[in-house]
Amino acid sequence: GQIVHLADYRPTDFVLERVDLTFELDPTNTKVESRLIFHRREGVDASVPLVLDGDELTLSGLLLDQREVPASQYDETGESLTVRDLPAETPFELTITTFINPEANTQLMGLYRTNGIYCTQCEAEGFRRISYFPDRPDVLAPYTITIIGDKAANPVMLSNGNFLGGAGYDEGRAFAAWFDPHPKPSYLFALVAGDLGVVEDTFETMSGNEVTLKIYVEHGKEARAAYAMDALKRSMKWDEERFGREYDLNIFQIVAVSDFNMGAMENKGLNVFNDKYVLADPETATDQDYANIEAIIAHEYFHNWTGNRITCRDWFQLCLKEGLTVYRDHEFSADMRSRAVKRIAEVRHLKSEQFPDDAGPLAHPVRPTKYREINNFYTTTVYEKGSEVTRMIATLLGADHFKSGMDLYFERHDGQAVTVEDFVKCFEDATGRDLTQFSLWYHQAGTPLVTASGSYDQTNATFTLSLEQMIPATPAQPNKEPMHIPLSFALISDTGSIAAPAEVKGGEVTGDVLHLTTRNQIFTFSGISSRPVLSLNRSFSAPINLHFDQAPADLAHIARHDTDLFARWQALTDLAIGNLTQAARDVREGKAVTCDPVLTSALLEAAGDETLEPAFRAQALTLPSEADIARELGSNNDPDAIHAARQAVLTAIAKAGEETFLHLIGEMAISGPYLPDAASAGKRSLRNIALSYLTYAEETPARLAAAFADADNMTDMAQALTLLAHRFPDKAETSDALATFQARFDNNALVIDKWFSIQAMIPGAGALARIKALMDHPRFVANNPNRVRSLIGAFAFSNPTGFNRPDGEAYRFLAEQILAIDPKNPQLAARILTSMRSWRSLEPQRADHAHAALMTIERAPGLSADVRDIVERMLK
Ligand code: HT7
Ligand code: ZN
Repeated sequence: GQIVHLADYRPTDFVLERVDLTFELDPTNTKVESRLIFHRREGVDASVPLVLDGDELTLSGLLLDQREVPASQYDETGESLTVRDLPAETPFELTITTFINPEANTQLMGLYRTNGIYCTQCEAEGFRRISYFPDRPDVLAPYTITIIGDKAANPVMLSNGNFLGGAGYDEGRAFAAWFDPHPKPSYLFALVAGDLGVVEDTFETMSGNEVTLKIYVEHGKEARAAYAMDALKRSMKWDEERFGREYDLNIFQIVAVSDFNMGAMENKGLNVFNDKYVLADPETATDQDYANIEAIIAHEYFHNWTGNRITCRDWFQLCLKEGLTVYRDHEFSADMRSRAVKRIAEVRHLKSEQFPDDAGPLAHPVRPTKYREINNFYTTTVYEKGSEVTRMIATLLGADHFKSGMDLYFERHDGQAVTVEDFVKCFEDATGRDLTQFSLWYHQAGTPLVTASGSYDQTNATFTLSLEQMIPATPAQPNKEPMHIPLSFALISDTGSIAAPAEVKGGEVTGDVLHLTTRNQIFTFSGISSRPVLSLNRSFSAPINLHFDQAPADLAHIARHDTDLFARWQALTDLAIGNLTQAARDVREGKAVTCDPVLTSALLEAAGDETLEPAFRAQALTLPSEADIARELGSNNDPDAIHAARQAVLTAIAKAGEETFLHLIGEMAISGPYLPDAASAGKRSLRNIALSYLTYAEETPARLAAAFADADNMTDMAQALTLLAHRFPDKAETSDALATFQARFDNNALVIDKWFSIQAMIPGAGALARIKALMDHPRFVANNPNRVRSLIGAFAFSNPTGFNRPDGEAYRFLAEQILAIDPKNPQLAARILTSMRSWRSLEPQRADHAHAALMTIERAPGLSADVRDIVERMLK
């Protein structure tokens, strides 16, 4: 692939007025007739040809204003269609006929078949695999769609917009017609056809319109769509109340499919979902599954305004819709559940997924300026860091001003394809605040490092805080400018109350937010009558790494007293990470591992504090992961030492807290039927983390085998099975439980995915042999992305000791798998390959093996653009 540069953006030469598509469905030979009305943009010379995008297409007919276009007037390459000598003044109609093979489409981009269902995925550049088209997000038009297909095989035929009509056709065929009046780019086009079950409901919008809601699933799975439907209605209501956004068609449809490259897709009025994010019932879905469904249903629905009504001018602006929409779904989940617990989960995810991206060879700005393969830019940087940037705008401006800026954005840009600059300008215009420096968050890659130190002056009753910011070098960005970093703070007195300073000097302060805007900055707080403990970056107000050497006793003080629950969790985590990194160093030096009693007692105090919600207490007890420890150590990592260190600390806590954990298991037991609400989920999570600690202090699997047998819901069952398999991989109780689980859920693909994942993540050197054996299992389906992710993805991303075995065998195995997946599904191959993005932070022997495996991939013939782009950047 060629490198695409933001600086090269220019509008199209031709304006698309209308799109009229007719599909004659056939599993291997679908006919697509596309009628496009264009006019030449004002000022564009009459000699300029029309160039349309294509991908693996063959043209079978081309008409200009209903007359055949002679071969001398156009060129077709499969990748593009160029038509010359088009009218200078008047609109013209181009009719393009192509034939495509949905059955052979294993990339899952364009029109494909999954389990007998026709389905499309057009973002980012999939529409060009359906027909020649100006396939870019700044080309907006209303679409009319006619679908013709075998009547018996396709009782359901769907597209975007409102239903116009449908009926029998000829010889067993039927047709359906749809019209979407809202101008949209081609990436939001969708078509679904086949034999599906449906769940129906309605929603009355704030101005009284009744909207039909339909969720389509495979026959027999209708009952499992109930939670998704409920989440959809709550999302629609919330968007009206919180953002004033109303739905704008008379029908909203969701289709769940089992082969899908990502989570879901926000096609206008017709969202297509990975069925993993639709289907749930207590027997087969975990609390986490329910939370994911709620969040993703909301996310795709919220795109209707942030992404669809207002879309991106070009793909460099991806964060305009994704970062903002993630921010919106985070706020939704925070309102539906516990805000503090939600924030903790967000930050855990950000740090474990986005921070490594920003610290490695794939680092790129939230708003990049160049790409080779746009599919590789659907990253946690664009999504999650993009959301954090939006969140910081809200923090900087305050809730009311943020709302004014959003209102202006919706009013000013409805129906347009716009840029990040247009978005930011709305907040500047609505509030008068200059966001020039703040905008560096969009342009500078890398996680800022803020170093803080504080000192207290008893005589003058002042507390002085020195801050320094440093933004690390990232690919193509060696030097960085200082950023505008909003830091929420509290000064906690020795009695535990929040001290209000008489005055703060040294920079702007709004409410509890310090504005760090220069490389070095000193804030002085006066009127502080006793030595305070500073809590900084509360609620993770900025996505930074903070180096602040605080004594364990001070961290324990924050953990006990801060009014910001997130900050209490953060303090416990900081305490734990100090212990865990020291433990990892000790293991490597052959020393005994110790666990600071300050940590143990702080954790157990939080665990037993009945004034705190159980979900929070569970988060407090969940130690940083092995990947978190590796990130903190930074370089020369030995995953085996990290694992051993973490196990030793867990065991020490388990022994010290046995009584607390036994008590919690009794206290958090739930009687009555399973409910997926946040409070019940919180109790289960506290009970399960207590259970996991207890097993660290025990030598036999008896307690876990009993927990597995007693479980009456998937959350508890999957947790017991995970602990059994990970703690006692070779015991009969484990193989029995695995066999029972597989037999019971054999016909449920989503549960069998869990069965594969649990085994893929069993730590230790035996993992690779297990993975290879599981690939030969009859339930392993090499073409199903969920299944591949559940086995190979879980192994590479989430089994640090198994994947990083010192002999490098697993890296070579992954390279082989990548090369096998790539020809079928390049997007999936490229994504799984990113599991090796932190290879340079491994100790030299492992790093050498990883390097060699990456070189094997790079040298392989016929690589896709997707994999080539990733592997080359990782090796740079
Ligand atoms: N906007 C959607 C992105 C997406 C996607 C991108 C590339 C290839 C396949 C894809 N499926 C979905 C999903 C979202 O962010 O809501
Ligand atoms: Zn999205």
